[in-house]
Amino acid sequence: MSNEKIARILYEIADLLELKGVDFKPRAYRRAARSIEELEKDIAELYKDGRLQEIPGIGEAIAKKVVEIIQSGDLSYLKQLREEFPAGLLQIMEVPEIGPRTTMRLYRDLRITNLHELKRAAEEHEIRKLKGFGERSEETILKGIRLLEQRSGRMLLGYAYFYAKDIIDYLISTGGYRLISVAGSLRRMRETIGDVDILVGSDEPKKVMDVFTSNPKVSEVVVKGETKSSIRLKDGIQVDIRVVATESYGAALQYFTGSKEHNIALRSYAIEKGLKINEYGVFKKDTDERIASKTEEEVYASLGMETMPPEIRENRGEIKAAIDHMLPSLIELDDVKGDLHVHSTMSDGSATVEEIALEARRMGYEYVGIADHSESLKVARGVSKEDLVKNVDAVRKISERVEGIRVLAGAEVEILGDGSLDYPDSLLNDLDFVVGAVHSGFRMGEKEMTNRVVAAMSNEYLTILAHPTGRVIEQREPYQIDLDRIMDTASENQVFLEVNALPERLDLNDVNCKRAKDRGATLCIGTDAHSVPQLSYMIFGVATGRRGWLEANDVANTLSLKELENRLGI
Ligand code: DGT
Ligand code: CA
Ligand code: CA
Repeated sequence: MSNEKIARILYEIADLLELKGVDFKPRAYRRAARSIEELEKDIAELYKDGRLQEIPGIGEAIAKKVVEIIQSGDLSYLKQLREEFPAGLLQIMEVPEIGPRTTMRLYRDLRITNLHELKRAAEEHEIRKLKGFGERSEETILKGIRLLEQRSGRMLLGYAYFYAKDIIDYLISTGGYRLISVAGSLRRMRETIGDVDILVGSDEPKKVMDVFTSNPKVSEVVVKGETKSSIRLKDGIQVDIRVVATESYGAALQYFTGSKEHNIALRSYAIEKGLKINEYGVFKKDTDERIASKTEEEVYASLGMETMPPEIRENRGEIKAAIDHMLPSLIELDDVKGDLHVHSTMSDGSATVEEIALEARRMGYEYVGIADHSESLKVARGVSKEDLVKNVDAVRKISERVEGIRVLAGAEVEILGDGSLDYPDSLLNDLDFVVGAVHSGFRMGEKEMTNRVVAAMSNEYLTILAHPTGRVIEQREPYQIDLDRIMDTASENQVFLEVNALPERLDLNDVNCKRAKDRGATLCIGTDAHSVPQLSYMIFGVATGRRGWLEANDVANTLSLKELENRLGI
């Protein structure tokens, strides 16, 4: 029984307990499930050594259940819980914005037991008859079901990235390969990834395949061929590997990096020039003589182009730019001098300000900005006005104590329904920077929402507009907002637009980064980290910016501390 399967059982128990209306326990089960997922070791080993209770979040009661699962492959407690409800209710809970309480109401009052019935009830306007529900609720439910249906089996870049890194590290350490790279959408750092593609240049393909499939993290070998194999990892992620001759490594890397649209445009351009391009190289059309194949640079050069960074190979103007020597010099992770969106234990984060400061310094930052939630956001333990004053003081003390980095005292302040900010100006004035965010009233019409956010951006203390569209990938659509107007206002009022680096947000997205830049706005990449490890999500924000053609000088947090202090007047 794998860690993942055991975790899944505990998650299901949590969902079922939540349906029952049980307090606290669901959270305990989820916590235990998460620690099991994050275990490096096989849980069966810990069990053999009698060390289950050393896993964080696993006490006696849950340990007992884990033992039963390991010994019998099943859990009587789960069976018993399952019998209390129709199985379809769990699926209903998967619909974005439907929680256990709503699920139970729909079940008790309308006898809705599965997604199909839910959809029909919403379409036939049965749901608005319930007290507390209306037309809007039906629309939201239908939209949620559509999102669920569209869920494409693609995974977030933020997850695929680290898995791929593991696989490559294993290939390098076990096989010693030097011509090796991720390819496909992962190399282009797309926000979601269908499957992970890996390319190896080697003249001993069989050996590579053996090493690849011998990885202990593999749960299933889908196909094993001479030069192409696919495996599935324990979490369902599929990884394709291709081995090509060393002499055509560059051409293959170019081809398998894509995108498909980029390759198609490249191929027609080659034909215009009397050339042919495929995964083996660039050839003269008339004589079939191969003129490039070893490296990507050679391949592009043979077509009269500079090599463009993989992130912009989407056929969005990069080919012309590469011909005209007009490629942007994209922002790099090293250009980032700090992170201005970090949550601490003062609201809903898990790291103390000091822990954040130390990690930020270790990452080579010159500054890090604490931006905890404001008073109204109760679910995230928003900070009261009184506490804010104390917190600011505490942050400044830590900033003085920890040498080599400045810790800035800020806040992520709710943009209220009328566009005012959740703290009075007198308090905002005392902060080093202010991040404004919409976390409520998502369903406003476009005009009202735009006016709301523009009003907030007119507050002289607002520094950054966080996650400007509110979308959550494959879970929540962007709210309706006139982005052109937001971008123009950002440019006029000198408010930075955030590129939120959380893997499920990446908001602004790539296309909107480019649009914001073209409209004269300055971006700011923030992780929205709620823990120390999440500070490393910066890489995904930078990748999104790169996909949006951003250069370092388009991004506020590439400023040095001195420059930023001047800019903020602090
Ligand atoms: P994904 O996996 O859906 O996130 O997206 P990709 O881009 O990784 O696509 P995938 O895995 O199907 O193929 C990897 C690369 O191989 C792709 O980026 C470009 C190349 N490729 C695949 N199919 C075609 C094709 O029909 N024509 C051309 N020109 N290239 C292709
Ligand atoms: Ca792929
Ligand atoms: Ca693939």
